[in-house]
Amino acid sequence: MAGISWHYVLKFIITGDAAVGKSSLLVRLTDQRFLANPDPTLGVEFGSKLITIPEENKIVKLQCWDTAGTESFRSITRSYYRGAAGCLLVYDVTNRTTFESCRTWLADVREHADPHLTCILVGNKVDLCASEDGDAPRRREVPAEEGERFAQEEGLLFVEASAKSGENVQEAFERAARDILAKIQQGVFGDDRSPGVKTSRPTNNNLTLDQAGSNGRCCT
Ligand SMILES: Nc1nc2c(ncn2[C@@H]2O[C@H](COP(=O)(O)OP(=O)(O)OP(=O)(O)O)[C@@H](O)[C@H]2O)c(=O)[nH]1
Ligand SMILES: [Mg+2]
Repeated sequence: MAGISWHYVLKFIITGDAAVGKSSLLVRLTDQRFLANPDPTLGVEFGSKLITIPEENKIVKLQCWDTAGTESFRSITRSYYRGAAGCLLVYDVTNRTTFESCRTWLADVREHADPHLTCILVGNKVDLCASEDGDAPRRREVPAEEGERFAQEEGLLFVEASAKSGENVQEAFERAARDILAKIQQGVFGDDRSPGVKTSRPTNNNLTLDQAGSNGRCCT
């Protein structure tokens, strides 16, 4: 592969309460698999993936920092928020407390990340609300409409997803990336002002999506 193969690198953070499935969403994105018993994250973990945004003819490298939800790591994880251009704010649709915590997480993110950050609220574990696999369905504690309403009030994107089934996982990252690209085009993110957005060198501008298809694999 000659040179780098992306138009933009975008820094993402993944936040939310412990055990809502942050690491599982990242592993689903980068490795297309689901871990039934992942270890809790100690501090932060990192994953990255190339995605294409065909309608923009752009190849985007997502650099994702997956943070621990446990309170004792809060001061460490906060330091990774700095300059982030995108955020997945995750809760568990079967656990109302994790949804209620989102307000606090959001305030924290807004205080420490790029002020123009794009945040997508992700209601995870929707697979538990269906009973198709024979397990007894768990009661949904957060209706989709409530998630949607909170997102609208706070100017967030919103999606319900499942790291287990893969439903809407890549879509969540792509929707946020599209929104960031739109902000870049509007001049909201500037090269020097926004450490969470990196633009490729001019020599890379002729990159085509075909090239990305052959090179674009996950690279954690
Ligand atoms: N059914 C179901 N279980 C999930 C899903 N996502 C995660 N889990 C499970 O939820 C538990 C916690 O998942 P993690 O990905 O470790 O959660 P986390 O948010 O990274 O937790 P911390 O790192 O401690 O903050 C694990 O047992 C996962 O297998 C999902 O979409 N559906
Ligand atoms: Mg984790």
